[in-house]
Amino acid sequence: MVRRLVLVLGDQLSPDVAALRRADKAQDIVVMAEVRDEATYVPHHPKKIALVFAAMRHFAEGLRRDGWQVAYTRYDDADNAGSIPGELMRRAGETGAQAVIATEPGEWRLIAALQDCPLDMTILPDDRFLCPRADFEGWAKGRKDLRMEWFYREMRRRTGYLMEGGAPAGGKWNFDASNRKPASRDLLQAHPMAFAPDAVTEEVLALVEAHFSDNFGRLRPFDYAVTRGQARQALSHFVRHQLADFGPGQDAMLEDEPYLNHARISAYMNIGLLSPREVCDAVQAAWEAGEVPVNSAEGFIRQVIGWREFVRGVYFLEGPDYPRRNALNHQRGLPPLFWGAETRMNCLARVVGQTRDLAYAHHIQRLMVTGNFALLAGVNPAEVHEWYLAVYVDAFEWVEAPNTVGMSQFADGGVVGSKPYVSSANYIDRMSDYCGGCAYSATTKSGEGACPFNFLYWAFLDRHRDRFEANHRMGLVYGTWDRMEPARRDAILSDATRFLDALSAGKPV
Ligand code: FAD
Ligand code: DLZ
Ligand code: SF4
Repeated sequence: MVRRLVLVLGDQLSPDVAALRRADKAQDIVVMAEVRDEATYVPHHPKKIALVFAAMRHFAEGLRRDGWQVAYTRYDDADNAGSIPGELMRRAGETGAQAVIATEPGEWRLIAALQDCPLDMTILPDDRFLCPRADFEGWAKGRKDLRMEWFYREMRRRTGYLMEGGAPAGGKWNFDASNRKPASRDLLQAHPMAFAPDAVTEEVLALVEAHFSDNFGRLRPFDYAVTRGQARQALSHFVRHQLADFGPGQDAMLEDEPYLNHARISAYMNIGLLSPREVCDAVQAAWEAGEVPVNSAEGFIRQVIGWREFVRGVYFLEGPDYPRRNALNHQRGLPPLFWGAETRMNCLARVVGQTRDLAYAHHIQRLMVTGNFALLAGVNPAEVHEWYLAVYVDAFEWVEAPNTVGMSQFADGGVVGSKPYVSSANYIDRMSDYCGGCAYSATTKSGEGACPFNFLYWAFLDRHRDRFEANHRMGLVYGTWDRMEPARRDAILSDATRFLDALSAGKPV
């Protein structure tokens, strides 16, 4: 039998990934490669590159121990071809193999690159998800609106998670009303599990230091799990120590407490160290054992079988142009504060600072602080997308783009969300302790010291009135705007113009 190459990408580190299941351990050759094209398509956070490379090296070792022949290319190997197709061609030349088995990449760019590769390429569906692409397409077909909530209920029924008979456990599909409490230090339980780098990871850290030290983000300390065993420990730790209070703490934001009760396991799932099913099984088991309340179990499972699967479905359904959409025609450049330039806005300084240090921010920080600000300021969504794709350790386009371009920037015109996630300072003040230490006042709506979120919020709604006025979920806010004194509306709009001009001129805000 002719030998084949078996491609395993840096986010396909699952022992049962489709390409490995199809391959023949006795004669096929696994190809793994740290390459320039993947490491530079955006200026990834150094921690993200380190995580991917360290996990790839550990995974390759595991495959070898398991009897596979692995052709592994390190980033600084002299004959590194610099791209995934280039490495496949090089290995084909070395071994005489002409056929490649691959698992479908999570990004249109790389799918196209594999399809263009002149080798005999078999691309298998990536079946590490709970909802296959074809099933999502079937669910979406004929629907006017794709609402996550309906998809989620379908997924609950299909998977059986938190179901009692045919009904949702606790009598409700959604426990948001008892979740999402404002920030409070008693919400804190424990921090996610941290792992000291071993010799293999230390070698990767040195490599990342040598090649990527100009990228935004601090490499050290590096404490991410880099093996499946460590990721499983992190999952157990979360379920035992943090899950019970996950629901109430889900939306809270506290200075110096980046994780609260969040799991910090998205990157582990996204690169394949954990499967979404085993994550949900662990949560289901804790709920069945009476160790965690249904509101927290439900809040968590919704994120994984609901949002995570939904955004992947949307990414592939909508096609390769999705990340470039710009429904609101926003054209402002990404302000330098996103890359750490000085700002007096404490919430932004905190979230960007935490992102620089940890390559992590939780959902509400991404959505209601940095995302909210970029949307209100009218930043070009393609630039916002590239920023999120670069700076978070869990950022892969299939999950990042629908969250950023869709949910956060409304640049898809309403495919992911039915209305834009915008808010004034009131929301951030209620959910965080950021405003107390800020140079701006959250309760001042315009004029001296007013929080920019306050006037930018109204200016955004005013600017996009034609699009949003008819939205039944936004009618009330337009009513409030219309009832304001004209002089007050003018003051708000001129504050916004002054602020946005300063932002465009690159002045610190
Ligand atoms: P937890 O809060 O503990 O949640 C548990 C799990 O649920 C996560 O690990 C994640 O796998 C899943 N999850 C939660 N929300 C979402 C969501 N909206 N979409 C998909 N999965 C979700 N998530 C990514 O994995 N990669 C990204 O690149 C990414 N970019 C985002 C960009 C923006 C603008 C926004 C608003 C959200 C983004 N998210 C992304 C979703 C979410 O912020 C992260 O999944 C979460 O913060 C990861 O931290 P955690 O593991 O502690 O999550
Ligand atoms: C993110 C990433 C990085 C930084 N480097 C590599 C790499 O060198 N080799 C590799 O196989 N994969 C890498 N990845 C993950 C890919 O970018 C990912 O497979 C695609 O974005 C598709 O999701
Ligand atoms: Fe952010 Fe405004 Fe609060 Fe300052 S006052 S922390 S800018 S929301």
